[in-house]
Amino acid sequence: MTSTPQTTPRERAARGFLRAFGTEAQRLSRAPARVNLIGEHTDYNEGFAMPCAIDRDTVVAAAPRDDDVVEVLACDIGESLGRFRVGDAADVSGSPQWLRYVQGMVAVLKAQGLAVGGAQLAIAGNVPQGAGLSSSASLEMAVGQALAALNGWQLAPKAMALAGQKAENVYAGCQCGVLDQMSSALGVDGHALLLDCRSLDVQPIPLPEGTAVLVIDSKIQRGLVDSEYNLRRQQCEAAAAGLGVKALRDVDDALWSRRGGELDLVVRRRARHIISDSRRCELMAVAMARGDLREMGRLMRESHWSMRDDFEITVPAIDALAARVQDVIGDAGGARMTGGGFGGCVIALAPVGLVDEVRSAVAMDYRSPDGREAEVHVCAASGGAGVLA
Ligand code: GAF
Repeated sequence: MTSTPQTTPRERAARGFLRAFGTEAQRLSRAPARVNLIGEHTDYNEGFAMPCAIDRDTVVAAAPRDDDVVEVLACDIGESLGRFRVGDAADVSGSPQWLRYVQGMVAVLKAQGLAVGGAQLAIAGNVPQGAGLSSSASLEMAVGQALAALNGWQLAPKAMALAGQKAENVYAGCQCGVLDQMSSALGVDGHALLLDCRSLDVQPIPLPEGTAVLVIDSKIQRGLVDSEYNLRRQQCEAAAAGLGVKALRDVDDALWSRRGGELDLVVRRRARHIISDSRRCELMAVAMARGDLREMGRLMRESHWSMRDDFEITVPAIDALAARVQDVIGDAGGARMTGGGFGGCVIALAPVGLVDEVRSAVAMDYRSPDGREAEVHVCAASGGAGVLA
């Protein structure tokens, strides 16, 4: 949901609630967006990824109803109002996309045997839309937290993340992995998360002191993202099947040198990206733990090249943006495209002293293919989803 300047999502959700429903909200929940530092498309290959939650949130103001009707106000989408019965939540035909995430969470949580009653919900946020920062996962996690608070139960963050992934897969029509929901559910202030997408173990690692997290929105809308995303998934599955393993996570050096050459050339390049980017995550964790921003930057550069040449999910304007930012940072840090690809954001980790220089270079030298300037967000690594009040 996009922001209106000067007001926080919390204020807008609370005020919207009052306007739409005529009473004060009783509960407030929030969930952050995320940026992935390294490890792209590795999640559905059961490899490693390294995201951090960021200080851009979706907030839900909520109160219970005494029947089974859920009324939802989308403060940032023209104050649209959605309405459905808990028992009919699974029927998303005819619902706008934003409401499907809410219906999906209700349907999935209810199917797990959790009590879900009627509710009034008002949603506001400041997560840039369509920029690949997981506004949808933050919506799912904030709604999940609101439903937990209203109905008097709790769900472990990992279980909430899996519920969000299912809501998205089944009801919102996106075959995403679990990266986005895990990041939003389990974020830790000041930390990146080394996420093992097979075991779902999460290791928080502090970002090195003095490191700026720059999220640079290219303003290139992520065209073809669904079809290309699904195609990449199929190619990865074909690679795993061709190598006789459950997932690309299981490919070690010996297997790769013995059998990698048997794969179709394109499928081989896709697999090479996944295997190498998952390893880069592990190396990144080691470098980050010792505060080595230079090595982290080197790994980020390699990751970008791997996405560009092997996985082919970058576009020329994003390559140019990442390269320009990298020019400014030199070998003191790194820049790479982040997220599913075909547009969206560049993530840069750089010494804080270089932030202004990055801003000027981007303002001076970058325009999207349709002539738009990039937007530079200086973010803080944030804590995960929860109830505010
Ligand atoms: C999107 C998906 F939703 C994630 O699951 C992940 O695959 C990511 O693209 C790429 O790393 O955000």
